[in-house]
Amino acid sequence: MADLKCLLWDVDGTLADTERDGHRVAFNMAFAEAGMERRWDVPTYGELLQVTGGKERMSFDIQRGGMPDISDAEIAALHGRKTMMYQQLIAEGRIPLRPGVRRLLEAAFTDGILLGVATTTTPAALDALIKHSLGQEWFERFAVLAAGDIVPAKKPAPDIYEYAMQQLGVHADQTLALEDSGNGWLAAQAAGLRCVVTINDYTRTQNFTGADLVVAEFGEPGDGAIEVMQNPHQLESLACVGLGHLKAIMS
Ligand code: XBP
Ligand code: MG
Repeated sequence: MADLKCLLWDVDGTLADTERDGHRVAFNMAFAEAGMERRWDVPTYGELLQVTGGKERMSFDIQRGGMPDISDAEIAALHGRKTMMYQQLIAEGRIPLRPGVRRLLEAAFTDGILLGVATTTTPAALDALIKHSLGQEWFERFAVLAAGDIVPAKKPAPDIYEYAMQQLGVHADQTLALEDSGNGWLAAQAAGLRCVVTINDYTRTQNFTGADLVVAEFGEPGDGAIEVMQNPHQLESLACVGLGHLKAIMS
């Protein structure tokens, strides 16, 4: 393996816990505004998360009889409103970064490691999170923001990771993915990447067999030691995940 040259970050669930209190709430606001009765409660949204992409998720709910049958154009329009609602929720500062995310990003940036985003979410939703939760300077610090419909096939397909690596001119053996979900892990794996997973309530029971590290969160020095689910490289001193651990996975 080569040295760690590039970190590719998933967004939803990895940078921040955006799904339950962000995307889900915004979908419900858009449904209500459109006069629809459908609401996605917390467990229902967990079922729907098996499909990545908001438009694709609505189509899936229609197919299984949860939502009334509407056209693709209506789905797209509803999704446009949902994205606006989501941007507002993020602008209200409701969704903080997960523990350790800023620390790892800063450490990697200072170390000269290339940073990129590889996400299924819509570019406008990603931009809102960067602007309001991370800070404006990160638009410059990320060398690529690969998001949404820029590739035809969303995760678990590898396309968004392959696109990001192509844009950055890096290879899979130099690149580590940071993910939170089974679909994200499958996408990273299919792209030939090593991958660290930080689970959340929605993804805790998903299958991460073969991932390079699975933890409950990255954690912060001085806070309680993080819960470690899988540590196949037998990394040591894992009270929290540091840049040294990410480099050790690649070596
Ligand atoms: C995230 C998604 C997205 C969001 C909703 O998956 O699947 O669809 O849930 O965003 P990942 P949009 O974290 O694996 O990239 O409504 O903008 O699609
Ligand atoms: Mg995710």
